[in-house]
Amino acid sequence: TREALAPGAVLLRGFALDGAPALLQAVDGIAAHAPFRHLETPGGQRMSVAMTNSGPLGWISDRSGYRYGRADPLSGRPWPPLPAVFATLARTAAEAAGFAGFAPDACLINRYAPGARLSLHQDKDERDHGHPIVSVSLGLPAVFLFGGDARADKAQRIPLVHGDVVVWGGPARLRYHGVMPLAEAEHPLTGACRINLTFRKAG
Ligand code: MD3
Ligand code: FE
Repeated sequence: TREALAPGAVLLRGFALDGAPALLQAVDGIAAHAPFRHLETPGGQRMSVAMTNSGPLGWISDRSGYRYGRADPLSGRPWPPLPAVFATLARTAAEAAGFAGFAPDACLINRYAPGARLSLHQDKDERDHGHPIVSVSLGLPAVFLFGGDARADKAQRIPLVHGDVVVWGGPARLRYHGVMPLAEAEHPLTGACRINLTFRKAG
């Protein structure tokens, strides 16, 4: 089913359900080469979400700031390539939401353990905000916070479950958003964690 959350924001419930086992297998392959790690914010805080990347560009944070880079700072090597199952899912989901021709060059993989959260922020590190962002939820459910154009705007709470895909483009692209602390639970495919894939055209 296709649900408009706001102008430019489309929720595709269960869009990644059939493909989820293959997506999770690909995540394991990526993490074998570029392990999940807790990045440091420019302010010196350790992020509770563990992250890795695949594709030509990867999102990183450290004491010098937020940016995209071609190399994994842990190894100095390029990020693992975008698996075909990732690229196909991102393109078909974007097309179903009305954004034909989406070709991501970056997939940020976020891993949430119980208690991990993402505070309200905007995604502004990409070169051209005219491209949509596709996000895929796998494993444990989470409550997503969908705010407005200003940090102080009241945020809607949107439950996201295994297999859900959201496409954020157009006027929704710079809205504030975040994720509430993950509740303790077990999922048959991921155990005690939630995995979120976020596809972007960053460069
Ligand atoms: C709404 N990740 O990595 S994806 C992030 O579930 C991030 O791990 C969250 O926010 C997660 O930056 C949420 C959903 C998302 C991504 C980009 C957006 C929502 C957005 C851009 C504009 C508005
Ligand atoms: Fe974000």
